Amino acid sequence: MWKDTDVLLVIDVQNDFCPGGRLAVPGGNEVVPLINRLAKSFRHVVLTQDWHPAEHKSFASRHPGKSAFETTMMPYGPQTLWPDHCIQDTPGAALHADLHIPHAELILRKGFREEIDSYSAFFENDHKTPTGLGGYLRERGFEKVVCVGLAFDFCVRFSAEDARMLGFDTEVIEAACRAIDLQGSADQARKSFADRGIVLA
Ligand code: VGL
Ligand code: ZN
Repeated sequence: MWKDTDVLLVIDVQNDFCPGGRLAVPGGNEVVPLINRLAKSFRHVVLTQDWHPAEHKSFASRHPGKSAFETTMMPYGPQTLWPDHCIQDTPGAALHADLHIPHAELILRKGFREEIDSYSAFFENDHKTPTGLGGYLRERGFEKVVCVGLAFDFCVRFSAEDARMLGFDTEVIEAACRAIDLQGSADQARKSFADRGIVLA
């Protein structure tokens, strides 16, 4: 079914986004068996890993008087503030132990710059600074990007939108995602996919 020019992009399936983690996405762990199975049907798989320094600016703890899940203004635009999560080289930042994709070809880390967040696997939250993934996928000759993982309405959403914007055929398999769902963000993601020609499977 999947072609040699299709790549599965598995986004942020990490302990901190699973129940018991510091930014737990409801049911986050439930996607793991499904993604393992799906990955077997792809010749090419790329993983991403949210990877923040301990003092990352997306953490509410860096903004006195602010709480997690509030929005603040950053030089690059509005930014949701989060509990401390996915701190480099901590157990919370590790990929889920049951994620088993031995043939994954690349693990791309993102959000490693203290001053700027990166939801998308392609661009940081200024929507300008590239992570290099777009060039990598283009140079490898991929045509379609299939997105799964956590969280549906943040990192999966922005990765899919940027993949589409860069000219890749783009698909999101919602059954293999879970959402944080802040103020209707999951519905907004579905609407945005429809507007942009991103296939929601
Ligand atoms: C994510 C919030 C903060 C995600 C990452 O993977 O969706 N969400 N960092
Ligand atoms: Zn993060």
